[in-house]
Amino acid sequence: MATGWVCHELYFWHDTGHYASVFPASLTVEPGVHAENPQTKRRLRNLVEVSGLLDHLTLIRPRAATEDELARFHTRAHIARIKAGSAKIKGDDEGMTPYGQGSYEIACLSAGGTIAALDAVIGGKVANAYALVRPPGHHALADQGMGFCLFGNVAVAIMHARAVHGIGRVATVDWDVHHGNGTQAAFYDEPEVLTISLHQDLLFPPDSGRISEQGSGAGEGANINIPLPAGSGVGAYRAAFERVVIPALRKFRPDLIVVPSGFDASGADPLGRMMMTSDGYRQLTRMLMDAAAELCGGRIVFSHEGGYSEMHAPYCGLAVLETLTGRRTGVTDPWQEPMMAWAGHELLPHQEAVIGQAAELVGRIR
Ligand code: 3YP
Ligand code: ZN
Repeated sequence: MATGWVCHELYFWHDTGHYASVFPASLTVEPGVHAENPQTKRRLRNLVEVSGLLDHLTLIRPRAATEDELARFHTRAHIARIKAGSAKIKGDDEGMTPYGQGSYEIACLSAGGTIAALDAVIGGKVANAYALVRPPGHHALADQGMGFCLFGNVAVAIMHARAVHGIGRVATVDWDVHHGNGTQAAFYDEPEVLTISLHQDLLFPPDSGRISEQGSGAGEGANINIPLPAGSGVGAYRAAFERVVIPALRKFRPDLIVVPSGFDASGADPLGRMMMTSDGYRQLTRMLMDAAAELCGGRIVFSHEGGYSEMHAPYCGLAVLETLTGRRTGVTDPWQEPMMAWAGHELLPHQEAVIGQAAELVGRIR
């Protein structure tokens, strides 16, 4: 069965304005581009086409999430505020989330594209799916945009799947370099949704993503944070998967796995300080697919989050898509060899210590 692919030109029209990285242009900050500009994701889409892989993907048409669908997670006030702000020339939600004309509609299409990907996998139309959506979603809170995210795409899609399809248990594995705080918050007291986030320790949001955040009430034990030290490479990520993520999935036994998929743990990313390679993402994808095959009929959906290396992130995305489809395109990532020649890809003791602490949480999953 095929791999589903969600993309839409409008995702690239979400306008984050004139910034220099995340800093507003001013008389002393020359206007440039915002870190979360269309280019990285557009280049991934283009590489998928040029590699020939696009011909082997099943296109899934995104639709706009409705206000009621957003409201499963978000407050009506938050939805109305983004809608009003996006009708003006320029909006800026609290928490570093600039947006422009039409961004409300595009953000609805981003959440709705993730919904469409889950629907296609749950409905058996495709084996697995990748939604290349924009704006991203994993930082958005119920009542507030944050960190380039307006609506919680993955949270909204999981709530839809559970409400409409009666899907019971869902696990998320967020490998974006930043903490998936919004997805965590959405299900913090929900025992049937296991949220796992691997991220660079204390990068963003501030003071967020500690191992001690483990869920509350009935959801106690159903949130796992793996805050890896800056500088972690492929060995640390592999060990975190082997010792924490995969055992946690086995213990939890999900009916569906969803991956908030950012490529900002890339060794070339300007906002992260990790050393992941495209082949590293290939290996992690393989491990997740094997777990999905063992536990939930192979059902796994990826929804795009961050990743800001225009030049490297597209190869990371292609590696994931090649793995999902079981096809090699013959494209070689020019970064792969030089990046693997950097020191520090093996698992180091200070990384192992964190992974060991996180591994102790697996036993507490119900
Ligand atoms: C938000 C403001 C500074 C860092 C930035 C992180 C956005 C992101 O890629 N989240 O996954
Ligand atoms: Zn990120």
